[in-house]
Formats: sequence, structure tokens, C-alpha cells
Amino acid sequence: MPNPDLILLHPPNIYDFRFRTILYGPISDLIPSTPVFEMYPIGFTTIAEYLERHGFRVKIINLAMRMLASNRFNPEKLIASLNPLAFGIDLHWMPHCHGAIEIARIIKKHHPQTPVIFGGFSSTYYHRELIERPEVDFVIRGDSTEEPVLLLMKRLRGDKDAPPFEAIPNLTWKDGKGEIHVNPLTWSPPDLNHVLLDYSYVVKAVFRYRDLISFVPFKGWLGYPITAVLTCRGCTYSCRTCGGSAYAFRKMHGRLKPAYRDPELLAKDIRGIARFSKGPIFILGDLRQAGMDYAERFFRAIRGYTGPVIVELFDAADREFLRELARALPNFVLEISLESHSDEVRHAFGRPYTTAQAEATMEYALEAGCKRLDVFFMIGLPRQDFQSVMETVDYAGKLIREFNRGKEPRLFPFISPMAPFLDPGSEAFENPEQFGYRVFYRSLEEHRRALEMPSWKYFLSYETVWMSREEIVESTYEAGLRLNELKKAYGLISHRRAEDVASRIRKARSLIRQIDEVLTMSRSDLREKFLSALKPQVDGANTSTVCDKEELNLKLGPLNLRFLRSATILLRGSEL
Ligand code: B12
Ligand code: SF4
Repeated sequence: MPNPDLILLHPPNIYDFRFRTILYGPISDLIPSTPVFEMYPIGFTTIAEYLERHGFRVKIINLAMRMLASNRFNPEKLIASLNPLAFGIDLHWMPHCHGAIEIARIIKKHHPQTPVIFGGFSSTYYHRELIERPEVDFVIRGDSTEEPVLLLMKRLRGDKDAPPFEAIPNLTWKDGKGEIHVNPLTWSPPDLNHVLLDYSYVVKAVFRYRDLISFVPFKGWLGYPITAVLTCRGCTYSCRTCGGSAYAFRKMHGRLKPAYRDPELLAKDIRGIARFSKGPIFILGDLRQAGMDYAERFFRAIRGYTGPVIVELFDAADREFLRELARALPNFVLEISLESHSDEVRHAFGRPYTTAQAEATMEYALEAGCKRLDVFFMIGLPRQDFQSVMETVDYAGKLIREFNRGKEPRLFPFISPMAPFLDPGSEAFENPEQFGYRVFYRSLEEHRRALEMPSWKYFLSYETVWMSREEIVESTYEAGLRLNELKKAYGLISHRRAEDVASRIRKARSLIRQIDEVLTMSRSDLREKFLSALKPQVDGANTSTVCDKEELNLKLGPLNLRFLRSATILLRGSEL
């Protein structure tokens, strides 16, 4: 088996999650990952493919997934056995700050001479703090790092045409004397056409390394192989708490407008994925962000595709747009983030549409034949108090009643807290008082330490003028219980599933109180003892807390992967 030049490691959020008592709370109920956040960034596949195209061998190892899959798996032993030219670790999402740093420390313990490269959104934000750590040699900043990673790898390999470190764009680095250098962030491609986004690299690599588990994106993916395609890097909107808003991209990545992928390439990505998977494909980013012309070109290019496709809207849409969408993608599912029933709260959060406009959009979507309509609400928003959260749940009940009346239900509401962290780089993180936020953790190290606490109430990095940390937690559980009841009453979920969710919420509520009590004990040995005794119960309450994760899955029948067939096609003519 070929030895890779670069190994990209995806850490779990908390390194020793398997052996500690951690009540995560509903931090990942509405995404495919478990609370360990085992999904690696899409960028791993584009970096890997780009480097392979330029003569390097790259392997992805999803350490989080492997740790989840088996308690016996020893990440340190695996790391000690590897021997690449360099390791890359994603610190893209802030909740990985504990796991990412620990993995880097283990690498340095076994391979002190091998360079450790960090990248991703949070690495970009905290590049100075990261480079000061002995475990980190390089940070590549920005939202598009394929080319800078390639130049760095060439330099590390000693290629004659490689630029010196100081000429590699977006690089933060230490020289031989330990002096820190921050190169300008000049690599910011205007579009997203230089990368391949169809996962063909992954299919090939699985066969080349005879190692499927290291590449699996999240637990349960083999049974429900959902994949995502990107319309762009960046966003034209500025939701106040979002670390991927137009504001945050400008501040962190120097990006003044999104880098769009050509709509024809986007359609090609979708058809490419369909060669190996019948699973749903999520189109990330509102298709109208680059203008209606973009959406129309995409519709023309994708026409005739009949697989399930999930589409998201960042603003209200008119009837004609939804009809066009249905004509192009007859099996479409729509996602709308309404955030709150209240226009005041939604506007304070930064969403541009009113409740009335969103309702009209929902009506057009259902009328156009969308297979399912998921509506998302959030807790922890500006101007939102406990009562407002409860009113949002009542409103969700109204939506269920009015839009699903007498028919097979297609509208499904969900509610979850903004957790565990307020995104660094977001407007609310940068100017908390202006938006009514109080931020508990500012530095990387403060966030890392917070993740050593035993419950999500203490991870939660913020509270608002309208809700304390305690109230955010309490309103989350109460809203979860009430929405679960409504879903049961209107037949959106079975009685059995509803009972399971309700019992997990009750258990989590009681556990959070018990953990609070344990934390008041002055003796650390006693705290440890009591926390260990709670672990089995805590583990049982940790996934699918406020709703069952499977509620998000589309009912599609068996979704067999066609890995073998596609790998044979892809590898024909290319060396393994
Ligand atoms: C798509 C998306 C998702 C998808 C993820 C798809 C995927 N596998 O990447 C889903 C819906 C699953 C998701 C989930 C979450 N997300 Co999200 N997501 C986004 C979104 C909308 C777009 C991201 C994007 O465009 N990526 C494409 C580009 C920019 O990144 P990329 O190609 O993957 O990686 C490039 C660079 O980042 C960098 N890079 C990344 N990793 C590495 C590693 C190395 C070594 C190097 C050198 C470079 C590098 O180079 C890559 C190639 O150029 C952003 C908002 C936005 N507008 O940006 C939020 C965003 C990134 N998500 C965010 C958050 C908080 C989360 C969750 C933690 C939320 C939660 N509590 O559930 C989870 C974590 C999931 C997990 N890991 O298991 C925050 C992150 C803020 C922060 N700094 O922590 C953002 C900014 C905004 C938000 N609140 O949603 N997310
Ligand atoms: S939350 Fe708002 S700002 Fe962030 S990616 Fe979505 S639409 Fe853009």
C-alpha cells in the first residue's frame, strides 16, 4: 500500500470523549453527526484531490469516526505507526479545539520532526494563538487553501521549483529560531471552479488504501449516504451569530464576495455523486445568491435528474421560482430557517424576511410538489426570551395544523439551541454588547478548557440580555418536550418514538441538575467518583435529545452505495 505524503486527520471534538462523563445536550440533533462532531470538512476531499492531481499521495483518516466505532481503537497507536511527510489537522469548527490540539500533541510526541499543519475557519481566526503552541508548525488561513497547501507540501518535499516559506500565501509559520511569521492572505480565488467536488477522490482512495472506515464521514452514513455539494464559499447574508456570514468572511478571509461554483459544474457534481450513491444530495447555499440567472442556468443543466435533492433558501421565494425548481428537480426537499415566529427576533438575528413572506414561500413550495419541507427554529437569539421560545413552539403547531391538514404530512418543524459556542468571527462575537450577548470564552484556550466541563450548560459560551445560560438550557428542554408532543399529536412521528424522545429529555433534565450538584463538591476525587457513576446514564441521554435524529432522514428505501462499480470506472486507466 502506498505511503501517503500528507495525512489529513479529523479529530473528535473532545479527545477522551469515550472515557469521560459528558452530557453534550442537543448540540448536534439537527445535523447528521453525533455530538462528537465526527464529520470532516468537505475541504479535506478538495485538498486531497488537488494535491493528488499535482503528484502527491494524500490519505484522510477520520479519527473521530474510528474512535466512535470502537472503544478498543487506540488513536495514539495508529498515529505512532504512520510516517507521512506532513500531518494536516482540521480545526474548522470551534468545538474541535480540544480534540485537534490533543491529536497534534500526540503527533509531536511520536514524530517530533514531522510538520503539523492546521487549517479551517477556527484555525484562521485563532492562527496566532495556535502557532504559539509547540504542537503546531503551520497554519494555512483562508477559505480556499488547496493551492497554499500544495506549495507548502512542495516546499517540505524540497522541490526545486517550490517557493520559500515567506512566499507561500496565507501561511502563518515559525522559523528555525521559533520566530513567528504571518504571510499576507492573498490566495482568495474569485470562483470555486478549481476544485473537484464529486468525491471521486474518496471512492478511489477507499480502494487504494483498502480502508473504508477512515473515510466514512459520519456514523450511520453507510445506511443513509447523504452527501453535499457547494454552490459557493462565502455568503451574501449577515446573520449576526454566524461565523460564515458576509461580515465574517470579510474579516477572517478577506473575501468581499462569495466564490461561486459554475452552475454547470454544480450539476455535474450532482450527477457524478449519483454514480456511486442513490442517497440524497444537499445543495449547500441558496441557489439565488449569485442572482436568478445562476439559478436558471443550474436548472437547465440539471433538468432530467430525478434523485432526491435537498435545497435551502436564505430568503423568501416566489411561486414561479418554486415551480421552476420543481420542474428541474422533481424530487426536491426544501429547508427553511425561520429561526423564530417573531419578526422582531428574526430581524434582530439578521434574516431579511417576515413570517408572512415565509408562509407564502412554504405554500408555494408545497403547491409545487416539494417532497418534504423542513422548517428550523433556533434558541439563543437576540431579543428572544423564554416566553418567546414557547410561542415559537405554539407557532410550529399552527404550521403543522395548517400546512399538513388532511394530507400525508410534509411540513416538519425542528427546534434546537445555538450551541455549544457562539461562532468566533461573527458580528455577535466581535461586538457582543451591541447585539445583547455576553460571551464567556474568548480565547482558544478558554474554549478548550470549557470542553473539559461535564455538561453543555458549561460549554455554552454565551448568554443574552433576554436569557441566562440556565434559561437557554431550560427553554431548550421545555421546547423539545412541547414540540415532541405536537409531532406525536399530529402524526409526524410514532407514539413510540415520541415516548423515547420525551424520556431522554426528562433524563437529560434530571442529569444536568445532578451534574450541577456534583460540581458543588469541594473534593475533586469525590467529583470524579460521582461523575463516573453517572456515565452510563449520561451516555444513554446523549444522542437525539430534543428530537430523534432520524426524523431528519428522508424515507427513501434501501440506499445501496455503488462504490465498487464506480471505483472500477474511476480507476480504469489510473494507477492505484
Ligand atoms: C456546509 C456547512 C456545514 C455542513 C458541513 C459539511 C462539511 N462536511 O463540510 C453541516 C451542515 C454538516 C455543518 C455542520 C456544522 N456546522 Co457548519 N457550516 C457550513 C457552512 C454553511 C458552509 C461551509 C463551507 O462553505 N465550507 C466550504 C469551505 C469554506 O470550507 P471547506 O472546503 O470545507 O474547507 C476549506 C477551508 O476551510 C480550509 N480547511 C478546512 N479544514 C482544513 C484542514 C487543513 C489541514 C487545512 C490546511 C485547511 C482546511 O481549506 C479547505 C479547502 O480550501 C458554514 C457557513 C458559511 N457560510 O461558511 C457553516 C459553519 C462552518 N458551520 C458552523 C458550525 C458551528 C457547525 C456545527 C458545529 C453546528 C452544530 N452545532 O451542529 C456543525 C459541525 C458538524 C461536524 N463537524 O460534525 C460554523 C463554524 C463556526 C466556527 N468557527 O466554529 C459556520 C461558520 C457557520 C454556522 N454556524 O453554521 N456545517
Ligand atoms: S446563517 Fe445566515 S449568514 Fe450564515 S451561512 Fe446561513 S444565510 Fe449565510
